[in-house]
Amino acid sequence: MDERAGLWRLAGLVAGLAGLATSYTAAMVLTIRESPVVAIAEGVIRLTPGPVADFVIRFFGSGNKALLLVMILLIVSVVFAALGAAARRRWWVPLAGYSVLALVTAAAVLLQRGSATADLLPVVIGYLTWLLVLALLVAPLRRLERTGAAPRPAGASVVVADEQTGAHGRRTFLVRAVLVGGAAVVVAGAGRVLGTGRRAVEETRRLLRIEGAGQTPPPRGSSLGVDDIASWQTPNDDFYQIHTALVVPAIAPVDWRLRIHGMVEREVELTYDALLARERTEAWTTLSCVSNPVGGDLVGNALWTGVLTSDLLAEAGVLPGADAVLQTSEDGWTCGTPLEALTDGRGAMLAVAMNGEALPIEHGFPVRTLVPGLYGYVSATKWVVDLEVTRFADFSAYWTQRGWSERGPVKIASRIDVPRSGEDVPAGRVAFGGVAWMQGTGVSTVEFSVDGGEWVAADLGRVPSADTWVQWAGTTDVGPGDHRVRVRATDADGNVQTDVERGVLPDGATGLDEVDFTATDTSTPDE
Ligand SMILES: Nc1nc2c(c(=O)[nH]1)N[C@H]1C(S)=C(S)[C@@H](COP(=O)(O)O)O[C@H]1N2
Ligand SMILES: [Mo]
Repeated sequence: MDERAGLWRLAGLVAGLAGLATSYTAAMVLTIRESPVVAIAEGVIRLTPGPVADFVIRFFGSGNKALLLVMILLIVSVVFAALGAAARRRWWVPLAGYSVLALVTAAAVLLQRGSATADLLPVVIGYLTWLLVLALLVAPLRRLERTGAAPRPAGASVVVADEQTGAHGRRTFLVRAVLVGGAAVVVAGAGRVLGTGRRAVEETRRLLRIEGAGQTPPPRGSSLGVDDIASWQTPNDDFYQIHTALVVPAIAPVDWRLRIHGMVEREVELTYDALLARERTEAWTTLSCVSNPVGGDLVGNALWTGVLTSDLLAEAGVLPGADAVLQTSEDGWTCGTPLEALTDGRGAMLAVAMNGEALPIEHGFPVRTLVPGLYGYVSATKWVVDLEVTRFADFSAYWTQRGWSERGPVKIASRIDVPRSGEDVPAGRVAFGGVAWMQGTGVSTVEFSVDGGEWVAADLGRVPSADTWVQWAGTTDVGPGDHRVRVRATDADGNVQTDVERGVLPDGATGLDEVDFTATDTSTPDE
């Protein structure tokens, strides 16, 4: 049949592969995941029934997904070509096809362990590439079709003109196809180069065992056993992430150096091995973000293992007059921490492990800092590489330059996790619960109040120190109807959390968390 059908198929194939290339590279750059196609392969393996999966895994070799990937690529190539061919008559067929492929891929990505919403970005980028490239390639083909479809009048000159437009359309198409194809190869190649380094670091991290880390279990009674309250220990995969880096630094431990300098008697430079060889400390500590709104979830609690910052500063010998440490990360982010907070015995550390595992890359691998009682933006430098002992008067750190306070001690906070906002609960005895924190001082009391009624004292979970959040829970009688519950905490010094509402800027929000819910009448209605 006609050669044009071939051109349409080629358009579909080129568009399809270009989308795979951009999504692959986006995945290499933006996430620590493999490409979305790998997510499909993993999804296929997962969804295959047991014995078949066994066979597939053995057949394709354990850990080596290459053959499966090639098969998936071949299948989608056929699909891409078919979508291109279909576009010739019905423009919406490729649109529908791409949408289905993107949705299936998105599902596969989300099925992966510990996936985040950001992992969907490569899929979106691939989808947009499909639409864009297909539009680009189809335009000259449509022109070509029009010339061919027109009934040919007898005049030779017209036929020549017609053939010229046809040849022109064909040439435009081929030029575009070659350019797009070439660009796709370059993009995919760049992704490969970028991804290899990153993946190597991730692999190193995965195989790294930090001896002695993770030996401190959560205290008995830290969890009240109430469903839907944030778990006392926040798993690494669920721990909130805040960083200014678009592409998070991937630092191989062998390449990591920490320099301690500035107002010190002697500069200290440390390698990762040298850091690991030092005496270690381990503590449960809650980390929270200054941008966490009242009731928000930019807060988590984990077991951190590392080396006391005070030990390293002592070794460097801090000179009189210094009052701050300017911390810098590998990606150039900075924060200023009061020297006192690093040396007053509260346990500020250079952390290497989180919940017993080497730090996840997104949480600062291989080394980050942590200071109990300070918001992350003034204390918790991920991918830390430089500590300069200095004076607050002599510098201004990243967020301070952008209007946030120079100092950021955490404020007392309490949050309602149960019931959820808008939830319907049976009237009668209603359960309430959540978390509260005041790192450094500790929480002594949490109370809740329904509809402005009396404050009811909640039960508190056990905590190992003043530096972690505490679970709270309690019940009270609530009649049918719409209600609002509020919560407030009191710290160990007797300071009651204020109900004065302030926004997160410049040094953290205040005010009480409140949740609206409905209690439904459960008594049998009269007939
Ligand atoms: N390198 C670097 N470190 C950083 C940041 C950053 O943007 N870059 N953000 C800080 C802020 S604002 C917070 S709240 C904590 C969050 O740490 P997490 O992402 O491990 O939860 O990291 C801090 N450390
Ligand atoms: Mo933050």
